[in-house]
Amino acid sequence: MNDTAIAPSTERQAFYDKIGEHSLAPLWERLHSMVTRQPVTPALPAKWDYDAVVRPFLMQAGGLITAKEAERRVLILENPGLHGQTSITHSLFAGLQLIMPGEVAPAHRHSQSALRFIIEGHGAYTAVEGERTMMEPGDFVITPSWTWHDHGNDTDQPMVWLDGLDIPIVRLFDASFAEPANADSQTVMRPEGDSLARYGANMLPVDWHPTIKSSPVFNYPYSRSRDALAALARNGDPDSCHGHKLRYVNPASGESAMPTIGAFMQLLPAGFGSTPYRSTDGTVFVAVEGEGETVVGDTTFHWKPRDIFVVPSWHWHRHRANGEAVLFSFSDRPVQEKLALWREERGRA
Ligand code: GTQ
Repeated sequence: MNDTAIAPSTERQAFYDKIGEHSLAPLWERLHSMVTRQPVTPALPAKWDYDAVVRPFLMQAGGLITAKEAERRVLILENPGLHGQTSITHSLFAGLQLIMPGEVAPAHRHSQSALRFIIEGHGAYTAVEGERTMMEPGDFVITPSWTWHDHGNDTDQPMVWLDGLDIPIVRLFDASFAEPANADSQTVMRPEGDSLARYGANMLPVDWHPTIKSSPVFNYPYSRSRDALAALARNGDPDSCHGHKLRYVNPASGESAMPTIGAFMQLLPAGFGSTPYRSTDGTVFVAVEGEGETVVGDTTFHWKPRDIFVVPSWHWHRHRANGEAVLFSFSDRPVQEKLALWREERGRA
C-alpha cells in the first residue's frame, strides 16, 4: 500500500469538486488514511492529577451549580487529542461526578451504559432499578443500559466517582434514547445488598433466567476485589505484562459486566516492572493504591492514588510500581472481541 498522500492535479481536483456537488467522492484519495496498516488514533496519552488539579476544580463546580440543576454534575475528562468530542478514547466517555451532602442527582434512564468507580467519600448511594447501594472508594458500580438510576448523598462529606460510559459507541450507532423519571428519587423496592446476595455469591436463584445482557450484580465491592488480588499475589507469580489482573464479570454469563465496557483490576507487586504491552482497546486507568509510573510511548506518567490516565489504542506501554500498587481500568474490549477486531501484542523485556 502507498501511504503517502500527493496533492491532486488541478484537473483531478476540478473533477472532485464537480462530483462533490452530487454527493460523490473519490475513494482513492482517502483509502490509505482510512484503511491503515495498523491502528492510528487521534487520541493522545494523557493523565489527570486528581489531588492537585481535578479535585479543586470539582469543588469549585460544587459551588457553581447544584447536582439537581446540572442533572449530573460532572467534569468531563476530555482527551486532548479529541477536543470538543466529549470522549477520553474514541469509543468511551469518562468524567468525574460530584455529589455534595444532601444532594440528589435525579432519576433517569438511557441507552448508554455507565460504570462508576468510586474515588472519594463514604456511604453516598446509587439506586438502580429500585435498589440502593452505598458506595465506598474502590467499589465498581454499574448502571446498565435502560435501567433507572439516581444518586444521592445523605452523608456529611462530598462524594466523587469516575463515570465511564459508552456515549461515543451509542453515538456511532445513532441509537440514543433517554427518559427522565417522574420523581427525583426512586422508591426503594428491595433492601440494600439484595442483588449481591442473590447473584453475587457464586450462586444464582434456581429457575432464574437473565432478561438483560448486563450483570444482575450492580456493586462489586472493593473489599472483595482487593482480597482476591491479595490471594493471587500470595499464591502465584505475576503475569509479566499485567501483574495479577482480574476482570469484572456478569455471573450469569461469564462475560463482561456490561456488553459495551470491560473493566479490570490489577495488582502490581512492590518493585514490579512490567514488560511492554499493547492492545487495540484504548484503556482508561485509575490508580487505586500505591505509587508508580506508566511509560506510554515517549511519555511517562507518574501516578498516585486517585490519578487517572489513558493509554490510546495500540500504544506500547509498561507499568512500574514503587510499593505494591492497584490499578483499575476499563475499555471497549468486549465490543471489539464480539466484532472480531480485538488484538494484543506482548513485547519483550
Ligand atoms: O450518572 O447518569 O457522567 O447520564 C454522563 C451521563 C453520568 C449518569 C455521566 C450520565 C451520567
